[in-house]
Amino acid sequence: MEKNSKLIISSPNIQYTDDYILSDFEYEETLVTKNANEIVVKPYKKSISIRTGKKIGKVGVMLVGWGGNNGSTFTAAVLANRHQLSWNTKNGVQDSNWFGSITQASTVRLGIDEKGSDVYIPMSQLLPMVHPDDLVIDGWDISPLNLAESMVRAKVIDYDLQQKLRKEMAGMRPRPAIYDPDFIAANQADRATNIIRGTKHEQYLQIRADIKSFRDKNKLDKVYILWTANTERFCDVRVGVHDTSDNVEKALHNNDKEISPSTIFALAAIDEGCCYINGSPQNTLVPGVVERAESRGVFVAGDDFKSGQTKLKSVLVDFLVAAGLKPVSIVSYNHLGNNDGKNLSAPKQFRSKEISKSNVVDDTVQSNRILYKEGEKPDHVVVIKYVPYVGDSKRAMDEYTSEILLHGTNTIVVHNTCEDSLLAVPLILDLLVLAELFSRVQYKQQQSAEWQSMHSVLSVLSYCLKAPLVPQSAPVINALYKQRACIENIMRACLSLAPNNHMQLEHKVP
Ligand code: NAI
Ligand code: DG6
Repeated sequence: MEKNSKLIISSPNIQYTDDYILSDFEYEETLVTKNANEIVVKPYKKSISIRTGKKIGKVGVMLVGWGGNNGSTFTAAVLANRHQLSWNTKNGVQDSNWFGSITQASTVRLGIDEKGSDVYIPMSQLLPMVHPDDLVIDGWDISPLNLAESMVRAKVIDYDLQQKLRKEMAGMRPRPAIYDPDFIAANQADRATNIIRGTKHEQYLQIRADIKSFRDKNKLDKVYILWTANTERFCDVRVGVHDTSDNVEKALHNNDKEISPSTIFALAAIDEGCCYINGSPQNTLVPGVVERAESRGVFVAGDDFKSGQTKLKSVLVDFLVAAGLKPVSIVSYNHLGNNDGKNLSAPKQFRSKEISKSNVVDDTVQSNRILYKEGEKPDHVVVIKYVPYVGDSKRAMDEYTSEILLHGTNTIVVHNTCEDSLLAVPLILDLLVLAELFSRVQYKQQQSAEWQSMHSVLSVLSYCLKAPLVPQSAPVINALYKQRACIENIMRACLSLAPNNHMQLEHKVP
């Protein structure tokens, strides 16, 4: 299908108005109840009306950690694509692209043609989505370097492309940020000279003022705040401090030492009505912050971009368990030499990352009671080492050992080398594009009811995140293809299309 063909859904269940795409959707599920002797299975259907707002408006993004490898590379990628830049490398002339982004570089199966063959279209063509070229970018960093200097420091972008971007990026300077040496590694102290002084409450007010001024100056309809700053240690979650929205607010006023910089950013974002996305592993989104987001109808998502090693793990373990093989030992070693690696070389910051990288097989393991007894898990070890020489080019080595037939063993070893930021940046874009899209999706279950937005905790973004935050009591899904199917099928529901079932009965029962 041509890239820019107009998509027309020909169905009695869809209506297009100037403002909305209205879909009447039949949601089908199967209720399973178990007792001592029986499993009772009852299919059911729910009629849901879904409407997707067509007006996107002007969208701004503020990156916390703008001057870091991800922040500067994201900015470079947006500008390179916006200006359709080409640049010379030792391999010849290269053009800009968005490879690695599911919204910009992946296709979805729409249906079949007259011959029964699958028809695919770019995901970005399914529903109205913000175009990356249109994003207005700003942000904060504790390091004062402008974005051109940050790009040079990151050593990610090819030299010739740096030259083409330098002038524009030199005019971009991160706003001063919140530095609390108790939360990031001591080895970050020397770059922390661009900082907001004062109490935590004063810092919060400054962040709110920054968001307001960015929004007003650029006449933005929506601003998204995304944390891609250094990994913090976990805050020590305490009753009376982090448990409710009121208590978090009180703790902020009391300058409580367990209110982290990232939590201050999240509170400021929520109070400005801006969606907050946590791209690092720390527990920024404590229960009180989530409660605040819910009560104000603001979206939050987290935690920790799922870019390389963990993404592959959430595919490989799913494959092994679904094949009836039993992963018993998963050992993930990696070394990297960028500033992220330097920060993670400190034990408390490493611990945050170790937690987010470790839980990623839990749902898959729990899904198979033939292979695993209640509570049984594979041995799972995560190691990260800082090796400055390799820079952003992370090396990840994984060993998966599974028990196979009659207690034989199968060991798979994977070695992956790639620039970490070039994997993370397309995820940053997808998180923004999808968060913006799903903020325009509303539903109602009865004709007479009011339209409601999706849950404040945007778990539909789980595909991009290592340790997905989900609404209270909702299951966490880590398996990558389930996460992707969720995105695709919710988009299809917005168009009154049934989920893709891959049965292809046309070819099986002619
Ligand atoms: P980086 O160290 O190059 O960039 C982080 C930036 O944050 C630095 O410029 C630093 O000065 C700044 N910073 C630190 N504390 C700050 C604060 N309180 N407020 C504002 N700025 C602050 O790291 P990189 O590679 O860009 O990664 C960023 C984050 O994303 C890290 O937490 C990393 O663990 C996480 N991440 C990265 C992935 C990747 O593939 N690159 C994947 C998953 C997560
Ligand atoms: C080394 O593990 C540094 C980390 O920041 C990771 O590079 C990052 O979290 C990406 O991890 P993964 O497992 O998705 O490749």
